[in-house]
Amino acid sequence: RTGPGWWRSAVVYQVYPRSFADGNGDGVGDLRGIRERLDHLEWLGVDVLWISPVYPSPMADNGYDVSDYLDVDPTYGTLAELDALIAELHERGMKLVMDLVANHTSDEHPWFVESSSSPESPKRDWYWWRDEPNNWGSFFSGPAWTYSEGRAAYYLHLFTRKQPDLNWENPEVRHAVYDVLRWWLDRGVDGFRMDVINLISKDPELPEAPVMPGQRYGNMRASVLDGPRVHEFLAEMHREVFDRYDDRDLLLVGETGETTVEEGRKYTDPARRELDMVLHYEHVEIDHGTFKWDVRPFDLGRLRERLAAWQTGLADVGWNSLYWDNHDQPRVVSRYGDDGRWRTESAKLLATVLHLQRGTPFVYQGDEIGMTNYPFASIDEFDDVEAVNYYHEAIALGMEPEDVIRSLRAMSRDNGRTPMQWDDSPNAGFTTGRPWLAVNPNHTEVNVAAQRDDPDSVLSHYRRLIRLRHEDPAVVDGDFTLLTDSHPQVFAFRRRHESGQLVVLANFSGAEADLGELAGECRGDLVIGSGHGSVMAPWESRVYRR
Ligand code: TEU
Repeated sequence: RTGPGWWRSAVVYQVYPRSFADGNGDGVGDLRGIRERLDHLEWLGVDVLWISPVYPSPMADNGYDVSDYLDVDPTYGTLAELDALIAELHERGMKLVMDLVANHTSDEHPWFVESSSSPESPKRDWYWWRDEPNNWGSFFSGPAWTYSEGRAAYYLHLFTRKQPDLNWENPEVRHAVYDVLRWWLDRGVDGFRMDVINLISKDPELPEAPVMPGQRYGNMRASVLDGPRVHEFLAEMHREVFDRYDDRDLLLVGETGETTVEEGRKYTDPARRELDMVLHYEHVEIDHGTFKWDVRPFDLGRLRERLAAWQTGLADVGWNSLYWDNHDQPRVVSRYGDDGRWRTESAKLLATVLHLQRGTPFVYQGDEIGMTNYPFASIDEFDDVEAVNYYHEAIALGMEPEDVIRSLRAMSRDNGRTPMQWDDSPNAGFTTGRPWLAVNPNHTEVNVAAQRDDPDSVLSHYRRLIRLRHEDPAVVDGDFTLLTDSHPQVFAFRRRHESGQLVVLANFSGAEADLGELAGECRGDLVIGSGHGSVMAPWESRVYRR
């Protein structure tokens, strides 16, 4: 896969290094572990590996708090091992995408240490300092401001207090980030997934924010999401960095939480030279109420409507990324599928619906075997700072512990972070030591080894879908039409292309579904699935080609 737009026919696989494979037995995944598992990725057929941060970090947010952008944390290995990973991937025809976390640094990064040392520091304007904080709350509970003794002032942190926000208004900051990007590109990496990149431009007034009912702090979103200069900054980054690497097939992906289709078009319009694609959140917030922990039932109509909006919104300009899971999401089979009786069927259905849309699919480790949420029962079992902070804040606001645990069990990011399930041995083949986060007890049944040679497994299904994208131009370039916006159980769409068309039918329910008027679509070769006729079995999915 080479040349302009090569990523249109590619599939990306995300590794969360802490939880993928432990090569040295200390209970934490590492680069050696990843290198030992490359056969799995090659067999699956993925083209690109994106690894979550492996840079030196105090790990206040599992590496999304970087204290040195140009090295590897000893927990994960060495720079030499990263070089080896790049070389080994390239030998296999795969690419490596690194995580760029540049909205904020760690408070232990030398830039912040310097900036916070005194009001006269040459880096005094590298972060957002104020004598008095405004009323903003952080994304991870509590205030978005923390007092620094050295500076005798408050600094802004949209995430934890150990993640101060860089001040992108300052050109020195932007150029320091561009230097980091060039350094990695010169080392051979093939692109970046840019963490919360739509937060880099804030309204410089930092105005007071509205406080929602039952909340203590102001909701700062309107002042920070897709801010006034974000497109200007990304275009500048492109000019200063990526334009100089035009002979390389790079992949530039922005994580843009809570962004809109309209903004998504701007970020990914090739003429604007900002990014290739963005990871938006609309389809993973279907079961959120007023906020993430206010868990609502799954709603097929909403999911269908939002996915179709992105498909049609980016049809003539830009490009979609397609994902269900990542290290910030609970497992999709437990959320939008059925992780009990119909686990295998619903995992396959979700994969089919994702991979057959127009865009570049991102497979998160464990998706390919249908991993599920973890049966969390008490607060001590959670590791994630977001979950732990929310628990304490909610209890302080008077909520019942059982209710809070119920929300965490459904939505905590730890659900997506339990170790990868390679086999049925005691630690699922993840580590020979004590795993940093508990292995899901269902690893005895749900694991790679058990599915590898089974043609009906979730794993074989993923492999088939990836191959289909590589072989069938309609999967890559066909246009998208929703075939029903009202069927209570069925998600159906068509991909039309000069080479023919694909029709996808998916029964999002544990009951049989009568296709009704859609039955006429059951024509052609069944390329994915095995059913037939006008009634679909529970959680059945089919793809016809004609
Ligand atoms: O995630 C962003 C994140 O946590 C969102 O929930 C955030 O609230 C949203 O972007 C606002 O709309 C990324 C990483 O994937 C995550 O692991 C990190 O914890 C976080 O950024 C901070 O770096």
